[in-house]
Amino acid sequence: MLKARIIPCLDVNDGRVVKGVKFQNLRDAGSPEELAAHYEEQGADELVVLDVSATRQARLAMLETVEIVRKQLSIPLTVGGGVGSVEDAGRLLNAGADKVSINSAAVRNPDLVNEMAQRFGAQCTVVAIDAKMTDGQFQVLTRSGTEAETLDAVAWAGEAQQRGAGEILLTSFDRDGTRSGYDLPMLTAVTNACSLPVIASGGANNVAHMVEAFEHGAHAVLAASIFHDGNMTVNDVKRELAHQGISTRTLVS
Ligand code: 0VR
Repeated sequence: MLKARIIPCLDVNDGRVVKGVKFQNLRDAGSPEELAAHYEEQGADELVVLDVSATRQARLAMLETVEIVRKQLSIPLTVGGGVGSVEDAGRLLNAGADKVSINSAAVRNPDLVNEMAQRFGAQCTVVAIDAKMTDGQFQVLTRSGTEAETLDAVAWAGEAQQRGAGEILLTSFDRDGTRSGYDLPMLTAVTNACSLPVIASGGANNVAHMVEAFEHGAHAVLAASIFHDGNMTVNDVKRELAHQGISTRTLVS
């Protein structure tokens, strides 16, 4: 059994870390390099940097952000957002990412998953799935939650595994930024259908939410709001998880 992982997420818009609710009303949450160093010091196991920029020039500047963040980190770094091709992924890996997450482009062209895994290996290939509950189904969303697909998240996670992905980053659009807890029914459905490591994302507000996520099959928990707002540190989380018998990797003394 893999050790439980605590993963802060930096959503980056035009070079600044932002945070919103259901991907909307983004407010400034600081500088990527400062927050990256801050979370590693707190004992983060990994970091996710997600480019949510709207403009093309901001997206092009993302490589520089990755290089700057990389200089601050010795923990694994996953980068995603707007990745449209194997070449895009290669540029991010060359800039210092350890893993690249693909979302909308993989829904449009599922062969991209196979290409990424064949070119760079499954361990670099993260399929990010944003989804919301629609008529009892977990409907996949693309383009930063603006496009509702006919695809079901459970089926898509299973297909991603078949195509060679190494990990699933599962974000609940309904829970993002709401602090109401992870979407446990969606998490259970996906982890039952897919044996890849699944990172739960969207809705965390306390350690109890994270314990629930691990109990419902998550291998790792991602959070943004609670860490950016200083409600708790990664080390606070790890200390409480240890008290509840959930062992994580390094515990900062
Ligand atoms: P909280 O821990 O609830 O703050 O959310 C974690 C996670 O959902 C977010 O950091 C991030 O994945 C949300 N994603 C997107 C976005 C945020 C703003 C704009 C776009 C996107 O496309 O995923």
